[in-house]
Amino acid sequence: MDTGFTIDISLITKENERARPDLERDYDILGKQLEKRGIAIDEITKKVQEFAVALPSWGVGTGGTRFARFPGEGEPRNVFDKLVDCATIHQLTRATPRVALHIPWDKPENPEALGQFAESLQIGFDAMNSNTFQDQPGQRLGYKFGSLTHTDRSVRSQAIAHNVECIELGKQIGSKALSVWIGDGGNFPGQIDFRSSLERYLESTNEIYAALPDDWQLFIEYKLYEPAFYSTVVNDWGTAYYIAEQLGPKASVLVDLGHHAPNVNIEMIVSRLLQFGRLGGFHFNDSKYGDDDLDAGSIKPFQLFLIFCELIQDSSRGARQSPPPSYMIDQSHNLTDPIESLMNTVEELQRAYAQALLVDTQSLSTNREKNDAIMAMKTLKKAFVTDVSPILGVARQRSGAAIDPIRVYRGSQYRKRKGVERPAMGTTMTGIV
Ligand SMILES: [Mn+2]
Repeated sequence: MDTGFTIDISLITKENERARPDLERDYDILGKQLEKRGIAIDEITKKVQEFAVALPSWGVGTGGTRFARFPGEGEPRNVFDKLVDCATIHQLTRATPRVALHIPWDKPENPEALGQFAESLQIGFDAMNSNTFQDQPGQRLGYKFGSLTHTDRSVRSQAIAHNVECIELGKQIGSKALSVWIGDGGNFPGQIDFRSSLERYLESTNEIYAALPDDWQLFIEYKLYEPAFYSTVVNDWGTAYYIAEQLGPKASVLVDLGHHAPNVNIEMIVSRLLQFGRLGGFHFNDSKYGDDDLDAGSIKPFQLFLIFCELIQDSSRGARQSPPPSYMIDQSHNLTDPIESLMNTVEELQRAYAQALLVDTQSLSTNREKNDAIMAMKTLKKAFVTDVSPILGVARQRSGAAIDPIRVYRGSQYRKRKGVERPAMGTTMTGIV
């Protein structure tokens, strides 16, 4: 399998040499400022270098809305093209070593060949994502009225078998997790029996759980509404937590930032799930009104920062009982070049993480004890308003990535080259979950 055009390492080196003098000066100044606050800048940089987040295979194609999709130039045509785009993002950021696949959109004819291709690109696989929210060509039974919670046992069986197939595929390519999100629910009062639909969900997921290898995790993803507009079976974190508790230790909750009502305190949900040992992972994105799937940090960077504050606080407690949360991106890019949006997203996640690492936890703790609300808030704000850009740039440079990924990407003409290599097909499947 041919990768086609790839960005030459010499372009990264050349651009980094150009950017280096300014970056080093800014880094020195910030280092001195942080030193006065008792923070060693290199320690923060090292942690940022260790930060990794999984890319969604479905995020490198151009997404659409309910109304239209405007295809982009050189879009990936299949799972191999998607991996090449993801590897390019990893080459320029050195922070995205794994890709989450979506079945059947990415279903490989030959899993072994796919695994080898990924290995040649030096990327691995993250969670498998099943799809029982739409019907596939040739599918025997339809999911119009539900999948894992359908009233008809034969539809449920078909949905269960699909999830087990995702596990089997994942085993062949080195995945260690299955993310399950269903669109099951109703649009009308009376349509769905709340209680029995959840009972059916538990019965179905128990069968999936039984097929899960010991070293795998099952992520239960909840969502408030859409496609169901009146009631959704797995609608909130409490329901997802209950499900995880019922299933067993390999099950945990996946928090997709866009799957809440506006203004919900997501950082508090994160804290609760961490406390209960059931935070499986994230689907990072951002939103203004609903499940907008906008780029993380583009609308509510302070919320993102507060989420990372909870994660850092939890990791400093030590003695973790459950595996650390998986970081994944789940976005749909319908206006921007998806590669640029994803690289920008990675940087915004690293930014929120770096800012959260700067929080003076001693001062925060003292202010909490004294009930000094204003100073507690200012302690957080002091970290949040610090411009950590030099840290992010130096972290990338030290990891062998591009100091300015988007600049190198644009300079490489990658998209234009792919436009020639990948003639438009008009049927690229992308989606939002
Ligand atoms: Mn999601």
